[in-house]
Amino acid sequence: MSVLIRGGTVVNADQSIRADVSCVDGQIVEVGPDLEAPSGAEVVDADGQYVMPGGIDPHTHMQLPFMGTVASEDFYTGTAAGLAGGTTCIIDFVIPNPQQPLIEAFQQWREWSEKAVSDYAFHVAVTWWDETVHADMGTLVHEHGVNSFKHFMAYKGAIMADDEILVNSFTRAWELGAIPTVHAENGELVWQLQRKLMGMGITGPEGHPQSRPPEVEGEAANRAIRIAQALKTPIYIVHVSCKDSLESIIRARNEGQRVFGEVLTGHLLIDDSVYLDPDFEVAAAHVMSPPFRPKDHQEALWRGLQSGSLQTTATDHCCFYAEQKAMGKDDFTKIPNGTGGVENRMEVLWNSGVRTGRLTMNEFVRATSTSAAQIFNMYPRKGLVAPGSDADLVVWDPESSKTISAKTHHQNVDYNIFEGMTVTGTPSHTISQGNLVYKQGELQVERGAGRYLHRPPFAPYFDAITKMRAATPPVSVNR
Ligand code: DUC
Ligand code: ZN
Ligand code: ZN
Repeated sequence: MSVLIRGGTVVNADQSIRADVSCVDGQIVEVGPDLEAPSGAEVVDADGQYVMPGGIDPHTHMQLPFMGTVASEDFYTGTAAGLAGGTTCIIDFVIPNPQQPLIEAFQQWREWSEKAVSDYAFHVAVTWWDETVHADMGTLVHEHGVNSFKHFMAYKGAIMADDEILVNSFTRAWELGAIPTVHAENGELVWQLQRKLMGMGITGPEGHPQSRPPEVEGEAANRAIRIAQALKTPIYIVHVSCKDSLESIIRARNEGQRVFGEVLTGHLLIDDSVYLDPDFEVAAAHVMSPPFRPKDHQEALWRGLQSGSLQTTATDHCCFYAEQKAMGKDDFTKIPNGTGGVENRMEVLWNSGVRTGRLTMNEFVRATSTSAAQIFNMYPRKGLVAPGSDADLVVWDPESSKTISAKTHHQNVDYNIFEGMTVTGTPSHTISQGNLVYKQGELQVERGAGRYLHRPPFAPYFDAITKMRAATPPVSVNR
């Protein structure tokens, strides 16, 4: 399929220009004024609109088996919902059970993801450690295009990575030219606070944020950052939700450490009052980890994004229906953790970020697409509107308004955390692999059209670090 996007303003992370965009066979072939339509091309009139790189959500959990159930959004429905919201690529997570070979889990997730309609990649979680994990990490990097490994510092007794795993895995990731990422919450502290609250008779969703106060996140983020510093590896902190972890990132970056931070749209906009809702369904629908925070943390997160201390925006899209959330009716620790948002991330961020003047359009592109492509080594294939890049694009209508609702969203879940929010600025068209897959409210997707993306390791960058490490050897580590 060929597409010509005519008359719009192309917005990249570094500049905006009035230009047409011509796409042939899945790639952008030309960006410039007054382009001829390729033969047979569909022409999109983008007059008054912005043409931007399709969004990249670097943190989703489609179809995740978690806390005794399975996330309701699968790779088909979830990637389709993403396209309806202008997100053309996700990075999801392979999460092996402890003792499960990493390669086996990776193959399982690859099977599940075959039905995806947009391009995707995987981070792989390291949930346990022995020599086979060490070897499998190498196979994943060298043969399967994985360049990022995830560590859950929470979920004790399930997938939690303790310090021994962190040190071994960070060391191995560094050797391979892959980047470690962490879910930063002190799992022991959460576990003990949960027991204490339940013992006090606090069984409802209000116990969730009380068992995971900001200190829990701040401690873990700082520990992971310090471990990374000692090992001289870069690190990426997922879903930074509070001042405590943000401050650790800012301190480390000021000291020259290569630390990246991700913020969720939900954490930017929703506060912890949701857990006091008398309706269990509403409060439970917001149970995710880390939890929503008191309002003052939101301002800090916005400033983190504006100043570049936080580089990416994501959703942690992980959906559960009310009947699944009801598993924790009498015990908040059993409410499956997760909320949705892959469809709404870009419009919510545009509405609350660009329209309020907090972000420029170029900063919006950087935060929704380009930075994720760069940090996870998909750039310039993704995250850029330029000849040679994939034709993954969103045509953005800054004047169009809608009110977000679970009744009208494409996400496979019965609740929307942004329910009732009216946003101005929405996608009019989404182009994925050069195909017009979303057009003025109509989705036209093909099951299985999504491609798994191989992401090479960070060789040149790591070569530079090798030189630096040779000058100042790291502490010795046991592996
Ligand atoms: N947090 C969630 O809320 N859901 C999935 C996993 C996670 O870390
Ligand atoms: Zn997490
Ligand atoms: Zn997550």
